[in-house]
Amino acid sequence: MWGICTRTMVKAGMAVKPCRLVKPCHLVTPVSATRISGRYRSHQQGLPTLPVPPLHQTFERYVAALEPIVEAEELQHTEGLVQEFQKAGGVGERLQKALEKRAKNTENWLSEWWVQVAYLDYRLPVVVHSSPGLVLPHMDFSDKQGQIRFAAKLIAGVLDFKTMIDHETLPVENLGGKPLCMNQYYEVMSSCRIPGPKRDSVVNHARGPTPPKHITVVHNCQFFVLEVYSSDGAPLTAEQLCLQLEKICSASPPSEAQHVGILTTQHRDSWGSVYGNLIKDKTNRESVAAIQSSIFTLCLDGAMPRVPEDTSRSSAAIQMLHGGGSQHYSANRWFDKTLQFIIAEDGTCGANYEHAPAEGPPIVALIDHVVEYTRKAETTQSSTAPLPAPRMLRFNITADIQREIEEAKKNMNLLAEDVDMRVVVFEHFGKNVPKTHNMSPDAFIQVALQLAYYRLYQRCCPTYESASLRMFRRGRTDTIRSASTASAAFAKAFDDAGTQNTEKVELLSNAVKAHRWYTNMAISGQAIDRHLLGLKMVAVEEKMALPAIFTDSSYATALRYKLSTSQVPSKTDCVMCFGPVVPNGYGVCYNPMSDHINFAISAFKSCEETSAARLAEAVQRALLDMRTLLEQTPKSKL
Ligand code: COA
Ligand code: HC5
Repeated sequence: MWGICTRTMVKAGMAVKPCRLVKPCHLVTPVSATRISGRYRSHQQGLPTLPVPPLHQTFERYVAALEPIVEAEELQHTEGLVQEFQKAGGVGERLQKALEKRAKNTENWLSEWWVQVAYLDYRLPVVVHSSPGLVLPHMDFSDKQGQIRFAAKLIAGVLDFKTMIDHETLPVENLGGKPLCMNQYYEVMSSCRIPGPKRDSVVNHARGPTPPKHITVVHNCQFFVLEVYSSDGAPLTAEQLCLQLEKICSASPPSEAQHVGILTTQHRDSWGSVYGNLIKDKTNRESVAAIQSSIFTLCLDGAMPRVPEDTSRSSAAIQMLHGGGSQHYSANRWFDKTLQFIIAEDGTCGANYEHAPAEGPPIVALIDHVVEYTRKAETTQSSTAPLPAPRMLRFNITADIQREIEEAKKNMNLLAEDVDMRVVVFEHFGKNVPKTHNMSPDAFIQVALQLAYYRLYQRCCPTYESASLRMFRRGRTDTIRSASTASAAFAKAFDDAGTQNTEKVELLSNAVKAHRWYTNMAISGQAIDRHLLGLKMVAVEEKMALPAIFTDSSYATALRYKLSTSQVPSKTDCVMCFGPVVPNGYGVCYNPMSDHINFAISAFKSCEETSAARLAEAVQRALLDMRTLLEQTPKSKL
């Protein structure tokens, strides 16, 4: 999505309200401050605010970042524009001052803009284009009964995590020894994206006066409200949840399927306008509201068609990313829902989440907790009092809406057909090997990706890696530009017969160090991309003519990320995945464990240049070749 956000960024009239502490500004629900205790507040207040980097620093780094990805002539032209922009008393200084002023008056000068530009104004379907999928290790069941039992435990595990959120007992996370902003944990439960005809919004019911006590369950494309707390306020036990889920499954035969959920896979403008029609009907409005306010959605799927063992993880990734199309489970979802847990009858489990409210790591922390919870034996005694049956959500589907459902199915199926997904478990090593060579494992993997891409295309490409800005209050992400002059030099030299191994090792070491340097600067708020976005947004808000650096072809090239990558580590052996952000690009999500690395690589089949399998192969080969190089080059010669 980051590749084409320029189109949406220039839209005028983005209302930006100043942020207040605690209440995340992009949410529309009123917040009851009484539920936010001192502990969370004082932690948050102790965090630094996101800095605005110096103008000259950003432009020096911008030109350096362009060097490996644009032609020399283009770069020269851009350098001229950059100089003009930075002239004393010029437009650059004016925008910078306005940005600095905004930083003084807001809790985070970037977050609200970022959520708008990267998510709420982004109009492609959330499915594949924005919402990530997450695959858990295959669970040990293969029938309906096992599915229901596991689902019940999972619900109990999520509620256990929710208690920690509600009681503010979650341990504060760290990155490089610095405490992180915990705000995102407060955004993922009881929240939902709402489509609009031109722009979406997010609603969060968690902090309202009556926090929701129900989840939604969807089975055979029929939605149910399941109350998950008993009248005394205690969460239902897994045993009680099991009985409730059984009632849901018996009340929703496949013959009764209503495919209304598929509407959430549509282009956002279409869904936004259909949504307006859908909720004109009172029953529909109430059903939709129940889904939106639910703590989360649980999707009970059947099994995807059986595939050979070596592609079973890729098939699971597809099921989590988009549900496999309307003939499978794409309508057994509400893709606007922030959190959807997916449990299939054959033991395939995972999640899909709507990205606007939070990054991957908080979701993964929740999943890690839930998986650990499901492994423990149940200790709570269940009450024997009978529980009311879960309530089925009804929809009145007019002929118009039915037509939209058919259209959505058609589009979803085209998209599902187009996704090329390859999950690979690189089993030769994990973080251990780079560490023994005193190299940052993440940088090592990123350099391997650069080498792999170079080997396939004989050139470097604009590459995005997510860097966390959570060291700052309400921080989200910035971009690590992994294609550097140093990585390009290494990639070019690696297969060059005329280059000595000692020199290749030095080039590798330089590339790894350059990446780690960029990472450090990004996580400390000194990278370039969000600063450039901020300067541009000031110009947009002040209705100024857009400075030439933003209409420059180099800027457009720089944002067309053919490699869109993200490291998402987890304790559980999970695979996380997302789609490419440009039609001729790749999405690469990896989870480096200590002795292996899980990769999910995606591309679009409609693009002839790309192939997920080829890149997967090339990355594995690059990692192995880099290790061989390090092992075969005597240390004394380094
Ligand atoms: N020698 C030996 N060990 C080293 C080393 C070196 N030169 N450099 C790093 N290491 C170690 C680290 O100490 C760390 O140890 P651990 O496994 O005990 O924790 C480990 O190697 C990993 O470090 P590294 O590979 O350098 O990466 P990182 O963990 O610092 O992660 C980012 C880098 C960019 C992924 C991280 O800063 C970040 O921003 N993460 C969030 C990304 C995100 O939000 N993704 C999802 C977006 S939705
Ligand atoms: C469960 C894994 C989620 C990973 C999602 C992710 O990395 O999203 C990136 C968010 C950001 O702001 O960098 C975007 N990206 C998928 C396009 C890399």
